[in-house]
Amino acid sequence: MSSKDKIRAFLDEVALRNEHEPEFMQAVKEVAETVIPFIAENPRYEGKNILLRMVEPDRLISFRVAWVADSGEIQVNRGYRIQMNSAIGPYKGGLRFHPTVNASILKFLAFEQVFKNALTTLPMGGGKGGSDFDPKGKSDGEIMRFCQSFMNELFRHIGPNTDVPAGDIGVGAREIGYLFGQYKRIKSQFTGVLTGKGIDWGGSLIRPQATGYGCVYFAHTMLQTKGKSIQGRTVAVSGSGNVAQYATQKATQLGGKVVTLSDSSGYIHDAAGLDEEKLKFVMHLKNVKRGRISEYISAYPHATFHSGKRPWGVNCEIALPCATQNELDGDDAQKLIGNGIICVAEGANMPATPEAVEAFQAHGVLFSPGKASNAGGVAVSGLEMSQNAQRFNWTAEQIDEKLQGIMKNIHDKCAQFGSGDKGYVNYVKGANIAGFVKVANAMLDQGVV
Ligand code: NDP
Ligand code: 2IT
Repeated sequence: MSSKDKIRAFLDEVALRNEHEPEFMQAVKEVAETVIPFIAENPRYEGKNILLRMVEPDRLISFRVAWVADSGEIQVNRGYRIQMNSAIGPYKGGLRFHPTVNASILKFLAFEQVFKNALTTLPMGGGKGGSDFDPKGKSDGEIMRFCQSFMNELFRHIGPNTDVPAGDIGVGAREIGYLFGQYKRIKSQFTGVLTGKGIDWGGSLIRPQATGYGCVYFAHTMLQTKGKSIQGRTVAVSGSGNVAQYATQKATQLGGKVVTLSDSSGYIHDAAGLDEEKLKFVMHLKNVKRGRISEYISAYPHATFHSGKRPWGVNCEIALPCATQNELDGDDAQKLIGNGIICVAEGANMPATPEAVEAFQAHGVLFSPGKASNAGGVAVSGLEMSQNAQRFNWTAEQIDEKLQGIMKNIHDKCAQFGSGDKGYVNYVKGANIAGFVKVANAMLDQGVV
């Protein structure tokens, strides 16, 4: 059978169980297209159905989350935890609270997480969870009651050596605090069961910064391979949450000019670029006031707000999509290419559609998938687990140095497995194969489980 036929047969088989899960099928297809030809060339992995085992979660937990709104009305949401693969360590991955959350989205995220965590070189398996709860417009009390109810069920499935959740969209420092408080109350144990904890109660320095910083370190290394840098280049960032904020900060520190940020209502364009003061305003707006990015133009009237639009039409050489999946499609990619884009590093998980990825690769644009370039967040989560286990903290400088080393190592692993003709590195292929090799080797060692 040709590789193409093997890929088709594999995807047909996966679709039998998952055809109504488009995001999950999208993530599986991208991995299958690059890993199945590799398996065919490496007999050690052939005939063991390793990839077929990897697409089936170890377990998928779904539960009712009932809680009381400020109005007194009883609300019901659905909670999930997908424990995808534990071949190389305890399940590890974030929790997402967003009304679009469903099994397909969490399975795609959990599947990506398995490869991403393997790339960090730290001993972490892959998982993801969350709820269709919408935190927008909720009071602190409502958020707390929801988190407590969510943990009342989740606690029995997690533990510092079993499964260690963290944040993702809609889950930040505030939510991790409420979740941790409830876990501790139920279990009477102060352990590193969650990461992204507050700095005074077991958290790690640099964890809030890690995903955004790591993404920019990755972009920096990709550019370096072409003798280029971020210095003096215009950067478009999407999103305005945790990842976007710190990607903006590091890109600016490295001399880039970040001209856009966005949320689900639209994007702002500040042609003068964001500086530390403007970023401080955004952080206060989003993290404390929990406002909308459109409010930026009240403070900085020279900037413009583009309602209902995405930032990919602006002139830029570097793009950092840091909001959500499938937020940059084939048409957006063509616009970026037309405007002279040279580098796209995904800060979000799967923000570029397959058509966009294909277009970037066809035009020789440096392109890194989220599972490589956003791995800095989970990497520092892994370092938080190590610090918790030692009951000891490293300094910010030490962690930043480790983060830079990990991102450089992921880059080099991708280059090792993804280098092709004419010196172009297919970072998607490289990340998929490098992640697969580590997990597959562990699975082979551990037998059919
Ligand atoms: P936040 O909740 O802090 O911010 C999310 C941002 O994305 C907000 O600006 C939000 O806007 C926007 N967004 C969410 N959904 C949509 C949508 N459907 N359309 C347009 N914009 C949207 O999340 P994070 O910054 O933590 O996460 C961003 C991305 O990075 C996600 O893909 C996440 O999986 C990924 N990631 C996060 C890591 C972390 O450590 N936090 C680690 C690795 C990856 P709005 O307020 O309007 O919803
Ligand atoms: O997608 C991700 O890697 C995260 N949301 C971070 C997961 C973690 O465990 O830190």
